[in-house]
Amino acid sequence: MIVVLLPAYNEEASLPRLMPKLREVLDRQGEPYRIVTCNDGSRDGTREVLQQMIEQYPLEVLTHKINRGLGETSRDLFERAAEIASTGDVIVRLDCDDTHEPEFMPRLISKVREGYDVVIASRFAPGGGQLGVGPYRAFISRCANLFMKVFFPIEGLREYSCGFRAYRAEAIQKAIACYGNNFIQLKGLGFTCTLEKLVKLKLVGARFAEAPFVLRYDQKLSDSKMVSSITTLGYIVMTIMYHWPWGGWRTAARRQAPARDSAGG
Ligand SMILES: Nc1nc2c(ncn2[C@@H]2O[C@H](COP(=O)(O)OP(=O)(O)OP(=O)(O)O)[C@@H](O)[C@H]2O)c(=O)[nH]1
Ligand SMILES: [Mg+2]
Repeated sequence: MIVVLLPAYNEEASLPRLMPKLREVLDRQGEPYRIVTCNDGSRDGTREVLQQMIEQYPLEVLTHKINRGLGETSRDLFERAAEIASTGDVIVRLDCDDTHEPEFMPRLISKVREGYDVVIASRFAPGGGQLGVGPYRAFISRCANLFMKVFFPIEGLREYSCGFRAYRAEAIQKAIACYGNNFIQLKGLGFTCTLEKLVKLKLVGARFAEAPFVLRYDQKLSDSKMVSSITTLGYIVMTIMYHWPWGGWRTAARRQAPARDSAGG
């Protein structure tokens, strides 16, 4: 089965564009699928749009009455996915602002089936790119990704900040079992959770790959919800928590690894 996760905040205009494309790709894939979305206290018509879609799609809607941010929304979506998925299933998470085209999903899914635990849709892989991104934003995004590459090196990865990814369900289940509520710990720090997920998965031994993807920023209708100052602060906090020599995430994971490995046989 494929479980598709959609965080949604004020996406009334984009959802009706995205969902038919998503269905077409998933139907072609020929596997059972479920879509789980979290309406995170949207103030537009997202709730009504999703309500209508429940009739037309295999869709489950989680609801936050108030806006809790992407960290808490991701936590709830991934915990739900871990609950309903079996170990051989694939979880795909994409934005629902219509900048992540579902046509890139089959490649991500097939790479998971080849043996990777996390496959990232990458603008920086050969054949990837972005349309409609202004030079300033492109520059900032490049710098942020370089920063992440330096402080959180993961072999084979150039794209750290794109949330469009496929995960082996088993890897998510393992990370949640290991970290519990701290799988996504930096909840109030904007989009830091997107990087945190990668880092936590790396610490539990996940294997990573990228597949080329073209970001369609030219199709974006909704306002951006990214608050760059909070997210930058989040990256700094996370760098300290990861590298802290006395019980930081990396040191703690090294200490736990032998115990975990022997428990796993
Ligand atoms: N649930 C929830 N979803 C959010 C929140 N902020 C953003 N999202 C969703 O998370 C996804 C990513 O948000 P975007 O605003 O597209 O962020 P981005 O792609 O990093 O940057 P931009 O495209 O420039 O905005 C979208 O599907 C949003 O609807 C939030 O506070 N809560
Ligand atoms: Mg987006």
